[in-house]
Amino acid sequence: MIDLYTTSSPNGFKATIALEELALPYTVHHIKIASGDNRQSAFLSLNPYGRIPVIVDRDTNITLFESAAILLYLAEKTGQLLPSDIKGRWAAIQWLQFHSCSMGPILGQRVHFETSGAKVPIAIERYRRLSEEAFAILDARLAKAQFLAGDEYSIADIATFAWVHVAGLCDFAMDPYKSLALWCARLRARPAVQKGIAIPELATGP
Ligand SMILES: N[C@@H](CCC(=O)N[C@@H](CS)C(=O)NCC(=O)O)C(=O)O
Repeated sequence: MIDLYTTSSPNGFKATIALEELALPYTVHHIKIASGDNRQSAFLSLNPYGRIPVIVDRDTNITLFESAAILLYLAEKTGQLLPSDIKGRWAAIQWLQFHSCSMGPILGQRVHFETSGAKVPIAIERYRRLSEEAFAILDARLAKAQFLAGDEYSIADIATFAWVHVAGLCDFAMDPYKSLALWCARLRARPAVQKGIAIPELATGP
């Protein structure tokens, strides 16, 4: 049994989508960031950085934070959601890393500067440009392959989708990215994805 500490946010949705895809039994603990649950000592003992998601796998006695590490752990635990051939496997890890280093943090900053109400034009311009560059790279990749790793759906798709989904909720212009939009629609049609983005609550915006 896995305990998942999460909230309705892009990083949280990666864990819920993966757990739903894998049909692993798990218990959700809703960490309400606005109430400061993530700064309480009980939560900080799981992740000293005070961020969701966190999992505690009671079967292995392993506690993990960082969403990409959680996705890799769940893939290894089940032997699913990572291609078994070496080329596909490393393509998935590469795109997972791209999401972690070059996409998620950039989109996080863009969401912050575009929705916080404080108008900081230099920051808005910078994060808009960098996130559009990331969308263009993903769009070009998805014009050539059904999924980020190639023919197989993987944890790289799950991680990237969670951010693209939230960008959509924030009304970021996605029109130029036709292949990215088609891929997004394919993922959104998956029952596990639909469930994952509604746990612990359906996100309606930033
Ligand atoms: N790199 C981390 C980022 C986690 C993260 O920033 N989570 C946000 C929610 S999406 C959070 O817990 N924020 C709480 C805070 O900033 O105090 C991951 O991928 O898990």
